[in-house]
Amino acid sequence: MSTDKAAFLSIYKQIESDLLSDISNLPGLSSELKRQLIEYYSTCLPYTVPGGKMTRGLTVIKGVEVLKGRALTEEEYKHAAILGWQVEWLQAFFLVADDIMDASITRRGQPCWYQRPNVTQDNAINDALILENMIYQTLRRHFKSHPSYVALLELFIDTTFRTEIGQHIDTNGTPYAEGKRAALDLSRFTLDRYRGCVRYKTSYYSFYLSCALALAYCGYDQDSDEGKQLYQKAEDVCMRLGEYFQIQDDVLDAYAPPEVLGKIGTDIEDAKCSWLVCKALEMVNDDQKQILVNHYGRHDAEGVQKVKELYKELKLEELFHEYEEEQKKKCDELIAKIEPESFRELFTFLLGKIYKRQK
Ligand code: DMA
Ligand code: MG
Ligand code: MG
Ligand code: MG
Repeated sequence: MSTDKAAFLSIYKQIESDLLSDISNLPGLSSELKRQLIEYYSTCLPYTVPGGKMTRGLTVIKGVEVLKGRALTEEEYKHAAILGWQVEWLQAFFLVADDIMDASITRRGQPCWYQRPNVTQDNAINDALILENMIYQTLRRHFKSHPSYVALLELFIDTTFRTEIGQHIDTNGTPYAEGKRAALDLSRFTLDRYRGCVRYKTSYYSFYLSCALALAYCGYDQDSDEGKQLYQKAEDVCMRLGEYFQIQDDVLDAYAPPEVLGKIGTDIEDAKCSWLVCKALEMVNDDQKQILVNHYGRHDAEGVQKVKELYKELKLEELFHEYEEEQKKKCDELIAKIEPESFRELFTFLLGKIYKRQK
């Protein structure tokens, strides 16, 4: 039940329809203007929100189920699914913006939203902001009188801020832009920077948020002794899962076939502080380093190929496979220590979703 995607998607439909009604009910706009707005956003929402793996959203439902220790009532399921969709909305907001920031081409097997023929980059920036605002419209609609309302709001606000700090570190990894070549500074690509970046840009919103929302919805208070421990354990495991997930993301960026991954890698062109470049820099000799100096961070297919050949020479993919097995073991160990034992199932579910993922 909890991980049934069809049931989850039917809740998406209801949320979307309420949001479109909000637009239709805006005061002081002509019916022609409203028709245009509805036409635009009834394309934008299904294009940007529901097409992913939906793990973040389904995790909230799984979390509430694990914490309740029984099948959910209809109302609890609906609440958990609505919260799950708000994590997916947050993800849509970040991805629409992230694809502009990363100059990406495709996402989820289609052109990125800002690349669509009838969407300008200006539109897409504003759409990202609108997607974010919709979270708060929906939370108010369904949770205003729920005892967890303020805690839920604060989780979204705090997680958004953390992710944006992570995105700052990510895009400022090297103050590089095409035409400002002199600024490429390889010494910034350290694992220390990498860990800070990833914790903030990925782990909080992709893993911790869904678990914390389930805790908050079930009435666990961060300030109570019992609550504090549960949030802390969730955070410990989620930080490890998040780092492992982003390392996979970085490896897939360079190695996965775009038709499987749904997106075309841009990390080398964008001079990202990727796990691969950090590891490479730990291992290179002077000649190999020169390849990175000459070709990393350039929108030039031949140069990108040279960087990928260097990665091959350094056997980074093999190193990743070793890393993956190590992480799986460490995560299992961490999860095995979680009390109450029933709470473990949530993290086993998450680990099962990411171990050896191909997309
Ligand atoms: C993901 O970083 C972080 C956020 C906040 C979207 P990324 O740019 O590596 O993600 P992707 O590879 O999906 O573009
Ligand atoms: Mg990106
Ligand atoms: Mg990015
Ligand atoms: Mg990536």
